[in-house]
Amino acid sequence: MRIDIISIFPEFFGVLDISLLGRARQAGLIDLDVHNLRDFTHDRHNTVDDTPYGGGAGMVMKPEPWGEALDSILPAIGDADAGTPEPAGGPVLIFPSPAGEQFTQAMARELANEPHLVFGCGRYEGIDQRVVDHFAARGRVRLVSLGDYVLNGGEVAVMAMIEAIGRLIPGVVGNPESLVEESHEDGLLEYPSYTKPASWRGLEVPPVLLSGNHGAIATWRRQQQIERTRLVRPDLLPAEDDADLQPPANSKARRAARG
Ligand code: JEH
Repeated sequence: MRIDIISIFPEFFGVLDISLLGRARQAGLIDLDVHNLRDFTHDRHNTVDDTPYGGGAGMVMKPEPWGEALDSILPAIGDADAGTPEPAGGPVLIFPSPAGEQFTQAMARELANEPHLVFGCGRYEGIDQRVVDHFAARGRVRLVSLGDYVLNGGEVAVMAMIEAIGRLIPGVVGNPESLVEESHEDGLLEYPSYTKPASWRGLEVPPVLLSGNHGAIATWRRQQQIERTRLVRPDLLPAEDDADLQPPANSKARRAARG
């Protein structure tokens, strides 16, 4: 997979060299290029922002540097000499934005199948809307939000997205079994994990996990998932009438739910 990132803070992405994805890059599975937006300015001060039309606080990123940066990365349209032809659909251009659709595991899976992603990291109050409109007319553009909180720019969001997408590319994560397991998950929170020692600071590993009874262990883990999800993420639970996911009639969770 080819990944291009445009940012006024290209140094920010240095950590990608040392994380899990660093190995994937060395193995040639991910080809990542970071571009400095200021390289596409022409004035003495490498200006990338200006005051907002219509007034308001803060600054907005000017469209011209973005246009030039993206033109230099995206395949030229109608240019027979553009080099290696881009695959069907061309790259997906992603702008992190507090006004975007929320990034999810499903979106990560979708994007992991793309051969070319381009991330445009805004700063200040964001990017002139015409940049999005112009490139949306030329190809696939998505505004994506990491979640409902306000960041200072797109960089941290792009790091999170690349980590989530990158580990789904075949060969990037050490153990593909864990990915198969994940893809079969039902969207509940995970069960708690334990390792040795069996007793630590007076806290014991739940005895069922030491029992060797694989059926009992699977049932216990399932109940833990359901109880945890009910407590902190009830929005993830399927409709109340899905019998499969109801705790057994006599369980703590069912009694708690009844009050
Ligand atoms: C933030 C890209 C580029 C700061 C404030 C405002 C919110 C009400 N999950 C995420 N949060 N923030 C970003 C993001 C993602 N992905 C993000 C960015 C940029 C992504 C510049 N900024 C900073 C920034 C304006 N406020 C947004 N509003 C609904 C809470 C109030 C206005 C825009 C951009």
